[in-house]
Order: sequence, then C-alpha cells, then structure tokens
Amino acid sequence: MSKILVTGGAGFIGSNFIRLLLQRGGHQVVNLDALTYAGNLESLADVANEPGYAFVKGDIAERDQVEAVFAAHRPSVVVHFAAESHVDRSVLDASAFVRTNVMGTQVLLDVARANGVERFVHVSTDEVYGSLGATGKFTESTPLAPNSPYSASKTGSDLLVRAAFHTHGFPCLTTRCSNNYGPFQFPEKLIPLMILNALDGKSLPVYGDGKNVRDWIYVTDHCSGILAVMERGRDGEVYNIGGNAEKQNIEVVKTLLGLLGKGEELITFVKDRPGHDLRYAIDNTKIRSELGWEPAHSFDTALRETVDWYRSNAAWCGSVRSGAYRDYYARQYDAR
Ligand code: NAD
Ligand code: TDX
Repeated sequence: MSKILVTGGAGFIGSNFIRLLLQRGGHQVVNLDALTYAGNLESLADVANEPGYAFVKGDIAERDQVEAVFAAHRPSVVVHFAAESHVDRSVLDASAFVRTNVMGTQVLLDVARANGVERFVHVSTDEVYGSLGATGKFTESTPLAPNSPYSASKTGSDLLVRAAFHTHGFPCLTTRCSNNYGPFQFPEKLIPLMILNALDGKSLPVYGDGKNVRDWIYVTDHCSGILAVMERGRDGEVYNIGGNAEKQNIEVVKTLLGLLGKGEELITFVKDRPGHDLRYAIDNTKIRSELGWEPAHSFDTALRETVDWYRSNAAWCGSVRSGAYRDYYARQYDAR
C-alpha cells in the first residue's frame, strides 16, 4: 500500500481525484491544502471520515509546513494539484500565482526529494503551449509559449519539475490537460459560472465574440488519466490529457441555456479578456497508446450531468459564492 500526498485536494480536480483514489482502495491519502478561496472541504464531506484519508491545512510555499507534513506522514508518492488556477485573477494580480505555482512547486520538489519520494506527479495545463490558430493540436513536443500570468507561472513550475528530473534524477512526471468541467468546480470558470447565472436569471458574460475554442474534458476522465500516469508513466515524461471535445465558447453557452430551458437573451457579449488565447486542442495520442488510457465520457452526456449536479447542490453553490466571491465578481464583471 502506498501513501500518497495530494496537494490542492480541496479544490475542484484534487477533490475528484481523492474520491477516485479512495474508491479504488489500496492507498492511504493525505490531502495538503491551504484552503484558499478555491479550496472547500465540503467538496470532500462524503470521504472525510474514511480511515485511509487525512487532511492537513498547510501552504506549499511555506517550507516548514511542508516539512512537517512529510515528517508526520512519510508519503512515497506526491500528486501535485495545488495552484492558483484562474486566468482572470492572474490578470488582476499575478503575485499569488508566482508564489504558489512557482515558489510552492520548488519547495515541494525540494522537500519531496529530501524525503526520498519515489514518484512525483505534477499536474499542469495545456495553456503552457500558448494559443493555436484554426488548425493543429498541442503535442508533448509543442514549444512552451505561455501568454497569461497564470500560464507563465505554470510553465515556470513545469520547467522546475523538468530540472529536478534532469539535475537530480528525481522521478517526476508531468501531465498537461485541457479544460475540465464537472462537479465541485468553482463558479469563476466558464461552465459553472454560466450555469449558476442562468439559474439566477442573471446575464451570461461572454468575452469578445465568443468564438474562442476550448477542448473540454470531464473531470473524472482527467483524474483517471493522472492515475494512469501515476501508476504506469515513465519518469521524466510529459503526458497530454484531453477529451477530444473542441467547442467555441458561444456554442457551450447556448447548449447550457438549452439544457436549463432558458432563453438566449441572457447572453451578453462583454469586453474581451486581455491576451485571450484563441484556441486550445490536445493531441492525446501518447497517453492513449503508451498507457492505454481513454476518456469515458461524451461531452453531451457529461455536460447534462454537470448541469444536474449544480441544480441539485444548491447548498455547496451557496457556500462557495460567499462575500469574497461577490467582491471578485463585481471587480471582474461590473465595468465590462
Ligand atoms: P482549484 O483552484 O479548484 O483548486 C486549487 C486548490 O489548491 C485549492 O483547494 C486551493 O486551496 C489549493 N491551494 C492554492 N494555493 C495553495 C497553497 N499555496 N498551498 C496549498 N494549497 C493551495 O484548481 P483546479 O481547477 O482543481 O486545478 C488543479 C490543478 O490542475 C492546477 O494545478 C491547475 O493548474 C491544473 N489544471 C486545471 C485545469 C482546469 O480546467 N481546471 C486544466 C488543466 C490543469
Ligand atoms: O465569464 C467568462 N466568460 C467567458 O467568455 C469566463 C469566466 C470565461 N470565458 C471564456 C474564456 C475562455 O475562452 O471561456 C473560456 C474558458 O474560460 P475559463 O473557464 O476561465 O478557462 P481557461 O481560461 O480556458 O482556463 C482553464 O483551462 C485550463 C482553467 O481555468 C485553467 O486552470 C486550466 O489550466
């Protein structure tokens, strides 16, 4: 049985990953999370008392806190999700992104290496590759060309992970995934924001002309991909993860309105995101052919399930849309 330290496990993807690990069994899981605005232990309420699970509140950028977790729990595997994850917030202020994504990742690498960790899985994003034109897809050898402070900070973390492998022989692997959707996603991101606004009869703020393209993947498919990399990936390698579901934003928004039985008059085109990447698309050939991973969900079915989840989890949605959320929303959207 391995003991796995999951960082950022109170966030959207981390909480889904912990649930998957505990369902699979055979692992002990320690969740290290600072509980920022994006971290919510209610997302793990159903597993909080499982014997193989422990939570530690701590900041990955604080070396003494990270050392204390390793001393107390002695994990042999690290799966690193903890990050500042929202592009728009990085446009407003990039400092937390550099601190957590860059500095925090280096602290974690140092402490994990000093403690003899056998496998370090770094969860990254397709945004490190920059933006595509109308054709082509990102492969693992596409040059890194990040455009936002968020993606630049994630690229910094990817390069530090690469350096830990090449310099120290530390067994690291990196995953780069496309846009996720599904249960427990914080409603600052496109899909949950549009669902909750539509349910409230509020306007749906589409940036620019709505023709930017994202490549969507259901969160549990991302998690099964990370698990495959953790179990069977080759040290030092990068694995792209994507669900082959490219959509223009306006198409996603209109589909959501249809599923919710709401009219398109709610759509408002607002000022574009500065530096808005036009298109992302993932070539997932490597993980499919080398590790035998396949996404299990179609966009249409899983989007419907996601809408149902947000409809049936009003308490979770209410608690994450606190005063701090309302302040962010006003700052981000009122002047657009
Ligand atoms: P999220 O914002 O929902 O969760 C991030 C979690 O990290 C939160 O629980 C937060 O409390 C925690 N955290 C933040 N700073 C921390 C710190 N200094 N110390 C400890 N914990 C801290 O993010 P998410 O959408 O679940 O993304 C998880 C990871 O996956 C990120 O690394 C992100 O870059 C990557 N990723 C996300 C997507 C996506 O579509 N959401 C796609 C590809 C990759
Ligand atoms: O209100 C909005 N209106 C809008 O048109 C929001 C929040 C977004 N958008 C557009 C911008 C993007 O083209 O929708 C698209 C998706 O936006 P986000 O949900 O903010 O995601 P994105 O910027 O693509 O980044 C996401 O995918 C990669 C995650 O937030 C990252 O953490 C991940 O690395």
